[in-house]
Amino acid sequence: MNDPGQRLDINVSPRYAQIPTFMRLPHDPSPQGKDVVVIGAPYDGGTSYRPGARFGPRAVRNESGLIHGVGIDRGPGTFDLIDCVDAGDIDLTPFNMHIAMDTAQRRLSELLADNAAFLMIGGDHSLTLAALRAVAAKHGPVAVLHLDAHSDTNPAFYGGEYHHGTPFRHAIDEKLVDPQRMLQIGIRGHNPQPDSLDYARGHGVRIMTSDEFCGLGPQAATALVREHLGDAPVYVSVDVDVVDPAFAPGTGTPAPGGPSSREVLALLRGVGDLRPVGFDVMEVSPLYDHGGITSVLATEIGAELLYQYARSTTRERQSS
Ligand SMILES: [Mn+2]
Repeated sequence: MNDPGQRLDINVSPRYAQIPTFMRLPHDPSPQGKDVVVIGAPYDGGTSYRPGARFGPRAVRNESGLIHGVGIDRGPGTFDLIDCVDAGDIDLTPFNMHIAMDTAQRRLSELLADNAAFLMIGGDHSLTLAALRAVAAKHGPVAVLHLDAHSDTNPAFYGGEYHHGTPFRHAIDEKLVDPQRMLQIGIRGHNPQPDSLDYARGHGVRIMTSDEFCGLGPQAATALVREHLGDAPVYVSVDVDVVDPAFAPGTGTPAPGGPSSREVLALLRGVGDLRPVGFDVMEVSPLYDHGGITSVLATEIGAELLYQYARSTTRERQSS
């Protein structure tokens, strides 16, 4: 038998067995005093093209049974270093974005009042604005490491002020983030307006295109990330479409010409040298996935972010 309230024991339950939580973590809808709370955000009301991100959290949890949390080259496992639970999903109305955004912000703020950080599994990227509102209320304006094919600093479309192409524009306008300490990596592809990156660049956001990132390689890019973000509290937002659709086809707005999953994971291995305070992995749309490869990748990204948080907080505890 598994111990109630504990992570499912790999020696008791095969990885495909039992009710799927993220990485077989204990389900705790009212977590207190945790290092990181994993929270699903099933919502795709902000999607501009392929729908289906509302089914992302379930698909990611399903595939995440595979992941141990112990790396071959890493010493202690993530969950020996930090205390994590899966709090389930935020119940988001599919009918009204303003209600959904308010609900998400309230729930995430509630989690941050009693716990150190969250890892949000999306859901479309519009919800990152709700996440940044909650995070900024706790930490003040944060630095941002944003991995995405798209800058998400677009203006309103079709009369909609809020959609999955706008969260970082509003975050800058609302002063939730410090744009001088904001780095967007993997940007590429097509955009409805030729000047659509001017808004971000005009506010001091550093944009590293996909070509620049792949040309530098993840190690040199990691050094630039450290330099740019410094010691500020950092929110890390990963749109799975940052990765080339050859590796991540299950997403709403795929953009060929992106880095491989190996390159993106290699970059994320530097996050623990920063001061991460919150994370998200967004835009998995299982309807367009094949063999679960996008969900597996999102899981691996989430697992990496948890490990990096463990590395960062362990380092902080040792130095204080
Ligand atoms: Mn994107």
